[in-house]
Amino acid sequence: MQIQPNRRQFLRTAGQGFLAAAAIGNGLCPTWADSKESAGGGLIYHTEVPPNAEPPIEELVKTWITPEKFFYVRSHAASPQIDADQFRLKIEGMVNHPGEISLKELMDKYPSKTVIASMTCAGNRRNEHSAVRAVDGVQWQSQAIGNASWTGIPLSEVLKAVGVQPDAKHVWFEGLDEIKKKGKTIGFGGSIPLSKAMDDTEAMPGALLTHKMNGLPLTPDHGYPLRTVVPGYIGARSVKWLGKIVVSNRTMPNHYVQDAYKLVEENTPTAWAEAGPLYRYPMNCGIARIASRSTDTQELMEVTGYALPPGNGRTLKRVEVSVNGGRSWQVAKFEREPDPYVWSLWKLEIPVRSIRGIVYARAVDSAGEAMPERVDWNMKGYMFNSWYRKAYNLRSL
Ligand SMILES: Nc1nc2c(c(=O)[nH]1)N[C@H]1C(S)=C(S)[C@@H](COP(=O)(O)O)O[C@H]1N2
Ligand SMILES: [Mo]
Repeated sequence: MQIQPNRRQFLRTAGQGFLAAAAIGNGLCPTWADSKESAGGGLIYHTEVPPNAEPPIEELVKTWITPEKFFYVRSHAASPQIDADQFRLKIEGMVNHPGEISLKELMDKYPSKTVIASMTCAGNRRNEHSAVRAVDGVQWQSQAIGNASWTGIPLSEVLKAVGVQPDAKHVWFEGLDEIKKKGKTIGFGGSIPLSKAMDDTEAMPGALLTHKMNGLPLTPDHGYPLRTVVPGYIGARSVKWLGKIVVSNRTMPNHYVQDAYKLVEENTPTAWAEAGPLYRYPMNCGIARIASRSTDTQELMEVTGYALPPGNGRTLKRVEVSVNGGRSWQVAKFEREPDPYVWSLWKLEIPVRSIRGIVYARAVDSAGEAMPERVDWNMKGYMFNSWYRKAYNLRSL
């Protein structure tokens, strides 16, 4: 892959030290997201190979559906180039009719469904965990999230057709990418409970064997020709370049199910063995912009951002914004009626009380649960979802 500086800008996150890390994303110092260079569009790359990139937050919240060019990319190895004509999806394990199926057969045999669902990486906002105590891995800001339409075949349809055996409990997904791990080459793997795979509603399948994103074939970076999309689950369960499905009575032995994507606070084999795999993502939000606007009578501060409902199927009830450190909160306006599994864009206009300060945002779900003020640190820096904090200085805007 060629580095093209105009389209692919790099984040300088390595070696910035604690102070820089603490300031990232809270507006205390200018970051790449504020730079003119990045305003033209496209993603900003943390690493080029493998591709790990997120959009500038101002671009991300411009549209409810995230265009592919602003949809984050998170990959553990280079994107494999797969010939869709030669491609066969294998189905094995505790099924009555194991075998393989071409993409064409899959699409001819089963009707496709299109749904809109948000996807987010478990590592979204990792830089805020790192500000507490350094965490390895891609230092995501708050844009490892996107909302797209996905077209594909509900996994449940295929499982019904191949006949799942009675003791089966999990469905494994294996990617065709080649990741070097401890001297071996492995495909990225994710597994989900069989019950989730079968949990379709009229509006949302439990899991979708996806071949189109926003109405177009998947791009190589997003899993061409086939990936899973698992609404409500962390992005890691939406396996790209899907090559094999295995039905089993246990979770997948793959590294990315057993030794990653778990909440572990001390790095011991026992702690890793005891923790269960992460599935649902937590409710979250981000502030994209704080700007001022004058009317005839007053100065207004306009705050915009996104919010994601929790992956358990609840909707967002409201997004709240505080300009006094969380002592009182004002309710933001949603751009559209919230739905489960999809994010909402929001906006709030409030009279300016001070030129400089800190704005907090938090989301509240339909059961009345709010995003927490603080979250516990964990080894891998997953699931950061405390109140979103952004500093502003209206004089410098
Ligand atoms: N085969 C494969 N699938 C994968 C990954 C990967 O590295 N390889 N990364 C996962 C992770 S951690 C996330 S967050 C999502 C990101 O999907 P995207 O790159 O389309 O945004 O893909 C998931 N599926
Ligand atoms: Mo992820």
